[in-house]
Amino acid sequence: MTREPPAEDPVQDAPQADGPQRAAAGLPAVGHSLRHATAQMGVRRTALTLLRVNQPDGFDCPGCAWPEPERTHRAEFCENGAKAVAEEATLRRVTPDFFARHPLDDLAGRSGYWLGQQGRLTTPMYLPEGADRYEPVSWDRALDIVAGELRALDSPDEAVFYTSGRTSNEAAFLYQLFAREFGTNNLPDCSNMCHESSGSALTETLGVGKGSVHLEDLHKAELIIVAGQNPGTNHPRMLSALEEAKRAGARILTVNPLPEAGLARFRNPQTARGLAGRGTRLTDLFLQIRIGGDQALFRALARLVLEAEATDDAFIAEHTHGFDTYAATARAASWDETLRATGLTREEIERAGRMVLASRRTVVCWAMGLTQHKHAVPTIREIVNLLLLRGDVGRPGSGVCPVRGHSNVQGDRTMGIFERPAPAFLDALEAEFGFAPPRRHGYDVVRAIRALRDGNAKVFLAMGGNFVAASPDTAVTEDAMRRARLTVHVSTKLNRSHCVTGARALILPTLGRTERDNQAGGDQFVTVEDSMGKVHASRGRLDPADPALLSEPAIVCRLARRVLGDGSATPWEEFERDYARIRDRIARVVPGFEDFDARAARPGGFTLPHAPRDERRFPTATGRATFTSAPVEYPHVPEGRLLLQTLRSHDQYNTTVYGLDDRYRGITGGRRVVFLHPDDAAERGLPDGAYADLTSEWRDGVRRTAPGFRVVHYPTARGCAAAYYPETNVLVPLDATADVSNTPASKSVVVTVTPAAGRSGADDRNEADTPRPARGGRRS
Ligand SMILES: Nc1nc2c(c(=O)[nH]1)N[C@H]1C(S)=C(S)[C@@H](COP(=O)(O)OP(=O)(O)OC[C@H]3O[C@@H](n4cnc5c(=O)[nH]c(N)nc54)[C@H](O)[C@@H]3O)O[C@H]1N2
Ligand SMILES: Nc1nc2c(c(=O)[nH]1)N[C@H]1C(S)=C(S)[C@@H](COP(=O)(O)OP(=O)(O)OC[C@H]3O[C@@H](n4cnc5c(=O)[nH]c(N)nc54)[C@H](O)[C@@H]3O)O[C@H]1N2
Ligand SMILES: [Mo]
Repeated sequence: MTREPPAEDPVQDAPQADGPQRAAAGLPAVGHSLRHATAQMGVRRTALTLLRVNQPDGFDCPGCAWPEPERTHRAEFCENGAKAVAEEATLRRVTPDFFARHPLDDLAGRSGYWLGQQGRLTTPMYLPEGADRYEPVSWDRALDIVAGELRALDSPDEAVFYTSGRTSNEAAFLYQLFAREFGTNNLPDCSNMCHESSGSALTETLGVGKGSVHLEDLHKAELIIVAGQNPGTNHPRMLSALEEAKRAGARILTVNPLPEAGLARFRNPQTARGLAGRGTRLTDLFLQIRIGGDQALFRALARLVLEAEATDDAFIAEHTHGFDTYAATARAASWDETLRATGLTREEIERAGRMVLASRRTVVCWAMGLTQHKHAVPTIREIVNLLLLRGDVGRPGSGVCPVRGHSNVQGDRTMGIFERPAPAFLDALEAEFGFAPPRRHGYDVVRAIRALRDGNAKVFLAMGGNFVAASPDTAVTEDAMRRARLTVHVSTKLNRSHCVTGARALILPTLGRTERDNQAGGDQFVTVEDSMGKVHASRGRLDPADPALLSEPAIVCRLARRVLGDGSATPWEEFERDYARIRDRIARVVPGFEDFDARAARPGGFTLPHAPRDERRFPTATGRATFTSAPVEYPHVPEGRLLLQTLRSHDQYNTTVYGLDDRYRGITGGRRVVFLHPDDAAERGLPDGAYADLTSEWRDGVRRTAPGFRVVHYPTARGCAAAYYPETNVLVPLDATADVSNTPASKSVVVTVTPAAGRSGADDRNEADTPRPARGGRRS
């Protein structure tokens, strides 16, 4: 029924490249998902789980944060979702016996793909100091170990509490409460590497760091701009919304260095026509922009709006601040600079400008292609500028739409997972729980790595995620981790972060979304918030992967009681027994959650208030929406170098590798590929199929190299290379981050691409990690 996990890492010699596809989804997507799902879960379980995704009485899809349409009661089919579910609901298990057979050095030499394929974690595992492998440990002992290390710290700020984005609202709220009662705001999260730039830009300009559209706004828009996003792979259900908008007459402008298949043509697997026919053409105009040219493009579009005198003057006068300065700045934008930054022609930009002028309702969607650059924050502010000029915020069919990644990354932030919490949030916590929360800002991801590296942080705890593989500058991050006294991961699946550890390490296995969560108070549900501020319940139905698993809220409650002891007046036991009691408290602390428990249980949930969207009220410093007039920036690429973006293949979920193909880009059988423009490749003497080494350059003078990538000639923008994350994270310097948001600039890495030195051809065994020692102290 289910295939056994691979015993050895697959050999990845010579990945094949057949060029980009012209359409996404359709029948092949259904076939791929079912094959993948049945291999992990068997036929019966596949049918049972896939029918429950995103149903009113089912679980929230762990795939992405795109919202569910109100009216379908049928599960919206999605390849991404099916794979994410299969990954979690797999029947494969990692037992203590597995760890007995695989010492740490063995695990550290495996690829991320192999680790993930082994199945669900079942038992708490402990790596004592100096031991060569993990051993099973009881929950009590495991939590005592963590509590002992935390209590032994000189300062609470020597602990780091990381969160990935799948954690439920309930678990996230408890986790931040525990960290703050313990005494620190060191709550970095995956958002720091993801949409932090969006949050920073939107909070400053609109007063709310979230998107301002409902799903229906996309359906009603006349123009949708999709910039720096690959929804065909990463948010497949968004394509249904784009299709619906097209049906209603919308036009779509796509801005991307790559021609992504999903945005070209969509074969909706929900419809017979989509499965069998040619599908719907989505993109009306494709601007093949240079990496990092977006701020210049949006500035140029703003200039065209100003020159056409097509501004919404009433809106600008009533609701905005800073227009005159901005208008003068934008009118002075130089075409020369715009064309240099974007690599586009003036005709292309003028065509885009006419689309903007013709639209009475515009939505701009974006994701990592805009957030992971040095100038990401001014780029996103520039999107806001353009929309403000046209009055396109706070009215139906228009607005900003940062498309979130992890299924509850937005909710985790709403619950207070943030290293720089707003004073009002801390005041509310203090009033509700009767302790004085720390006020100093904590570490974000990059600062947490530095603190570990420099010995200022000593205990690292992660609520989900794969910090070591997801973070930039892999070698630096791994060394930083090895310096910790204790690293602890609450996880569902094995990953690299369990293999690169502090002096001691713990793996705490936990329930996933798909599983029943039974506590002393009965079966529990949890809640999540989607990318558009809608909160709803998620109920797992499958039996837990192992009876010994604890839920995330239970782990936090038990740990908090041990660490805080009598010093805490918080009813941790009651919270563990009945999650409704957690929701009662959230209702009193977080604005918009009044009557939370009752409203969460309603089918479809409820939508959080959003002042700019709902009432054109802008809670900024000036009380108005803010035009910002920053100089145009774009990456400076020295002669002979290329700009590398590190992105996702179709067969991965962040650091979880589902398989070795990237169907829409025509890649099969391997992940160590680098996409190059044929002319850029020719200049380097690299024919398609040759092998190249990638070396990044940074002002610290350190040479960071990722060797042995198969060259793929590809229609990317000139001067712009692409390769997959996390294999290329070794190239992203820790200090190369976005201004203001401090997000790693992993979409604009300056690299040299040279013919591979010492490539032997067929022994490029391992897609992720060259075997490296597992942890500190014992490296020779
Ligand atoms: N299947 C699947 N789904 C996922 C994920 C996954 O890994 N797999 N990850 C989830 C998460 S956490 C996130 S954050 C999202 C990520 O969703 P995306 O942001 O779509 O993910 P990336 O693969 O990083 O793609 C970035 C896109 O931006 C383009 N791009 C790169 N640089 C630039 C630039 O300078 N300008 C412009 N205009 N475009 C640029 C790239 O060509 C690519 O199309 O997806 C979520 N959903
Ligand atoms: N170079 C480069 N680096 C990047 C990016 C990039 O585009 N380029 N993208 C960045 C982005 S957008 C993001 S969001 C981060 C992602 O960073 P993370 O969120 O840290 O990484 P993931 O790969 O999503 O984490 C996967 C692990 O989460 C655990 N897990 C899965 N489900 C659950 C659950 O329900 N509970 C618990 N406790 N654990 C669970 C499993 O053990 C799995 O191995 O990476 C960032 N890093
Ligand atoms: Mo993300």
